[in-house]
Amino acid sequence: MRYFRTAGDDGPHVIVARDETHYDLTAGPDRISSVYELAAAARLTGETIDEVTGELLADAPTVDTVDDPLPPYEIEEAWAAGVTYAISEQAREEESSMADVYLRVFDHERPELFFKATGRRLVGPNDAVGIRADSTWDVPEPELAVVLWRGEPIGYTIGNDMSSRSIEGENPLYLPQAKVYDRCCAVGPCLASADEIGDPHELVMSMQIRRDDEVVFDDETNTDQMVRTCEELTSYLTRHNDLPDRTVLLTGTSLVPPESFTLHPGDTVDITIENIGTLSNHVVEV
Ligand code: DO4
Ligand code: MG
Repeated sequence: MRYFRTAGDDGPHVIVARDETHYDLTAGPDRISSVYELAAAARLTGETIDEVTGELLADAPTVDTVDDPLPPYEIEEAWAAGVTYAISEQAREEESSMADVYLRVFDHERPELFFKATGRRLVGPNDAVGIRADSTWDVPEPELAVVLWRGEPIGYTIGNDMSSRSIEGENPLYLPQAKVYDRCCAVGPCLASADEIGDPHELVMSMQIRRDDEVVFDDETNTDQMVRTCEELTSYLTRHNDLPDRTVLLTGTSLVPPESFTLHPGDTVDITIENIGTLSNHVVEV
């Protein structure tokens, strides 16, 4: 099932999509206010989130659409993995004045993991993502993201790891400035459960960028090209690192626009991942 968070008149609602039907769990008798309540119940009973939810659907009212999706899950921190696909490693070697650091992480046991955003810097669906005013070369990075609750995966979503290639390319030690700034990361539009997703390492992922109603980038890939697994990345992230309860881990990019491409304010970025949906954001300068 897919779990959305929407703005209701009386506060956020949890809307669950099963097949083509949407159920409002917050308007049901159990008044579920967050997907983490379902995760807590599932951990207690040893069931999956979908099994817990399945028992609530009969009494929950249905709704026609998911209006006003909010940043889905009140994330406190976002982390990201890098150079988990060959194309990302090649692009970084080409842009960087110190190319071999990327190769050294691509084929070594320990993955590259970096801090990406606090909750305040994250945006949700249909909100604006940022490009830095002091950067000259900016790209979105479409990535499958693992949603963690108390250090354990509870589902998947889509992440956009907005990046300044000019700043990162100048010196790898500038990575935090290339990656962490206002509106540097988008997540959404929903949390897809493990049962909904199937194999996370076999999902079609595409990105389309539009400028003045014209498509300026359109490509697709598959998560089967990833050289790491979500389990491996999660395991490294959670070692000796007491994460906040609500964390998301982006797993790296495999769609890299050509070197001649940079984002402009006003562009729209649509990222689609099979079995999750589409995360759409417009671009502003920050
Ligand atoms: O090494 C820099 C960042 C890499 C990254 O963000 C990615 O591969 O997605
Ligand atoms: Mg990335």
